[in-house]
Amino acid sequence: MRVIAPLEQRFPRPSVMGVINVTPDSFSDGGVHFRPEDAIAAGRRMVEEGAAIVDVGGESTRPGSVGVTAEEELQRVVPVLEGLRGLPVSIDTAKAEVARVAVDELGAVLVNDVTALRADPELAGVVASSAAYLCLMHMQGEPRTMQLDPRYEDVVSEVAAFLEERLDFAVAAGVPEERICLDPGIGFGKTVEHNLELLRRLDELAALGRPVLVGVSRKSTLGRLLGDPDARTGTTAASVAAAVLAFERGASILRVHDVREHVEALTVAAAL
Ligand code: HH2
Repeated sequence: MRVIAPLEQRFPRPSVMGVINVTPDSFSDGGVHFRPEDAIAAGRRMVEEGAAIVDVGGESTRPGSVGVTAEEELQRVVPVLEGLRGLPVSIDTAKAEVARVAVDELGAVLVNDVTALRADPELAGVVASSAAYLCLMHMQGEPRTMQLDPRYEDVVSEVAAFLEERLDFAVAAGVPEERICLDPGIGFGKTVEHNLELLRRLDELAALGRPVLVGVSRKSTLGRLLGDPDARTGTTAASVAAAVLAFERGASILRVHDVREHVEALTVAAAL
């Protein structure tokens, strides 16, 4: 097995992950980066602006979305990964075949799986046999139906128990623990109040002992907090506020659409 640095060394707190959705239908930037040349230019700019990694995804997981085939996902992400070769890139996928091509052939260094290795039984093996880092995210239900009626007794302890179980599963499948980070999955089968509770008590997830990744950027919870009950997105300013406080409560990696603003705010937050 190749020796690679523990995730916390490679991505020290706070690190910014820039989001590139190569999709026509993502909730906040759908269509913006659908042409490979636009996605590649955006990825390069994000790295120049200070992103530690750029997360490339070819399938939207927004509430109500139905998913695409591996062929379609590959058609979307391969040209972008080719164009970003040499830069730090992660692949946002739940499919083993997409992850394999991204990591083994196109240099992706992290697999970001919003299903936490539950969707594709082959994915754990692909990650284990590579030198890639892994993000395990919590989701209640599936994107098509997850926002219909999410319920928890205590959202924080349930998410923590889930992440601990998926961490054990990944390690048992051969992925070294020091390559894994955990993510509460803001907006994935959660009400506004569930999302806020997870962010307020993020220290309880950090206490699991692995770096925590948080993706709250532009999510509808932020727009709803600002007074629009039907908001589908949130503003950049609201995203930055949430990211800074998530960092203060223990988040290591912030997954964001507006890289420059987050890098500036987090640099100041870290200095304070
Ligand atoms: N959120 C989205 C997608 N992938 N991955 C992780 N680890 N954490 C997140 O919070 C997360 C994620 C949804 O946001 P986005 O990629 O902007 O939209 P879409 O899923 O519609 O493409």
